[in-house]
Amino acid sequence: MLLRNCRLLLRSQDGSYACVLPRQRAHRLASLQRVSLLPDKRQRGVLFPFSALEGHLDRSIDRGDFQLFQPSREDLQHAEKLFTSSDRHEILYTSSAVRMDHVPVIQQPEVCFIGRSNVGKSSLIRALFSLAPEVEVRVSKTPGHTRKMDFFRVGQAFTLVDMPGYGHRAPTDFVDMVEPYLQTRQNLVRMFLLMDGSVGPQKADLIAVEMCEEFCRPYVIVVTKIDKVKPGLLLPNLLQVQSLIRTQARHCFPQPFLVSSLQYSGVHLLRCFIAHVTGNLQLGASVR
Ligand SMILES: Nc1nc2c(ncn2[C@@H]2O[C@H](COP(=O)(O)OP(=O)(O)OP(=O)(O)O)[C@@H](O)[C@H]2O)c(=O)[nH]1
Ligand SMILES: [Mg+2]
Repeated sequence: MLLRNCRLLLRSQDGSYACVLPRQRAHRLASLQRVSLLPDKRQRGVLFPFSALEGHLDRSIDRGDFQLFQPSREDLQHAEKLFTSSDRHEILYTSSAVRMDHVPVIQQPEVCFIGRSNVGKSSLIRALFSLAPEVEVRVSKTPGHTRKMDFFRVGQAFTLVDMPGYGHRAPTDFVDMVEPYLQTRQNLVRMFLLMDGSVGPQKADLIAVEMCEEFCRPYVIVVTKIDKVKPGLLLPNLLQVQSLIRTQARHCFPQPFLVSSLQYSGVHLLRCFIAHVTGNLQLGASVR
């Protein structure tokens, strides 16, 4: 069945096979040049999604933590280049792993995306790689779609790992697969923990925060699917995330990143943050 759906099978570096589907089309807002054609307010909403919510927020609430990371347009542009494939800067799927002895040995910094099944990890990675249309990242409506740790290499700059989700329909070997990776991976510079903004933090998310805290590694919370609910519902969920970060997440970056892979909001900003934490972009004064 899988084979019938594939146009081509490519052998990856570890000898396993990757299914390559026809090139996917870039999202219409994947480049800053396209975003710059939007009206000002909408541009800002795509680049800095919190700005679209700010007006709905009670005055008494401190906005500082939501806007710590404020890169310039030049910074965003620089990050976009990093996420654009070319002959000299290949972006590609390299391999998948279910155990630590299968993970590729590499020196480059690495970031990984974790979160509940169906929270939107693969969709977000697909959006980040929208300017590398030869990279196929599979997404599905059915929870538990990503079964292995999938490694993507971004030129010589860094690697990015799409993890299987926890919670409903997680692979049975999830804990044995993911925890040793998170605990021991030497080149892992940041974990991105995704939470669904349309429902707010769930019990499984709190357990994930505990796990990240236990590993004492820096991580960032990304709030997904912000297009799915109106601000009236999104804001209380977001404030719950903020309170979780303040009270229980010592190793977490104070700012939650808001994204919609569907509408492309927050994806440019996240590209820039990844470029920064992997050492590929110096921001200087733009990070408060
Ligand atoms: N409305 C909306 N739907 C989204 C967004 N991101 C993902 N989805 C949908 O959520 C579902 C799950 O997306 P995936 O990206 O496969 O989720 P995942 O976290 O990789 O799931 P697993 O691989 O099962 O762990 C799909 O139906 C997506 O279309 C978003 O930003 N907005
Ligand atoms: Mg997935």
